[in-house]
Amino acid sequence: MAPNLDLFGGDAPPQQGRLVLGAQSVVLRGYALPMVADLLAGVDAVTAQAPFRHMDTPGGYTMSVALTNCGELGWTTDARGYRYSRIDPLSDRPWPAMPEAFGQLARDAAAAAGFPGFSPDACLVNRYEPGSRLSLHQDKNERDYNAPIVSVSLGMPAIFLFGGDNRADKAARVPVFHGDVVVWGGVDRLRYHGVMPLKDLPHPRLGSQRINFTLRKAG
Ligand code: MD3
Ligand code: FE
Repeated sequence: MAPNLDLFGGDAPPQQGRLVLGAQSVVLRGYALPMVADLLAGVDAVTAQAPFRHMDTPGGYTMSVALTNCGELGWTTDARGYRYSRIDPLSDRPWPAMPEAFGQLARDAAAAAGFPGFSPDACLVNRYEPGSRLSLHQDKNERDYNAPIVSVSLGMPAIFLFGGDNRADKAARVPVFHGDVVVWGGVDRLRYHGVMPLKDLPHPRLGSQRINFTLRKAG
């Protein structure tokens, strides 16, 4: 290939800058791009010990998103409800350790968004395939709503739904791309949010999947 025509290794040109979603929530465009190789190595290390799996909801559905966790606490769902647990129900063993690169990125991104001193103890890793979606919900299983949540998107693009404090509030549609980081907390911590069904727009590195991981203070 001629020089200059593959500056980005097949990826789209990196975006930067920030998109303000709310008073205390922001999309940091491309913030994770410099760390992608380390982050994907971390995802591989985690999923080698705790593979992605489709969990059941208390309402009797099976999630279209597959998930796993790392860190001290992991989020789970089954017919009995949603909760955080120290033990992976599939292996009966503790969740894998949180990769160093995840913790570092979470601290830096949280500080850049106005939440210094963030120290996550839980990381929920979601894997989307074409058609996977996440219906509008609040993240309410964490003990302390004062800590923010940091979300990292890798692979195929998605459209986030960013709603209000009530399920019926109109939700904004916000596209998110490979390498984007979303931080939200404070007055925005309990806003409804979700992800539209994914289109099949294969990513050069990850193919027909999107991986999102969220770093949280759950305990
Ligand atoms: C919070 N994950 O795992 S995180 C979840 O892409 C979850 O897998 C999504 O929601 C995912 O619980 C989205 C990013 C996000 C986006 C918009 C929000 C979080 C938000 C709006 C309000 C509050
Ligand atoms: Fe959520």
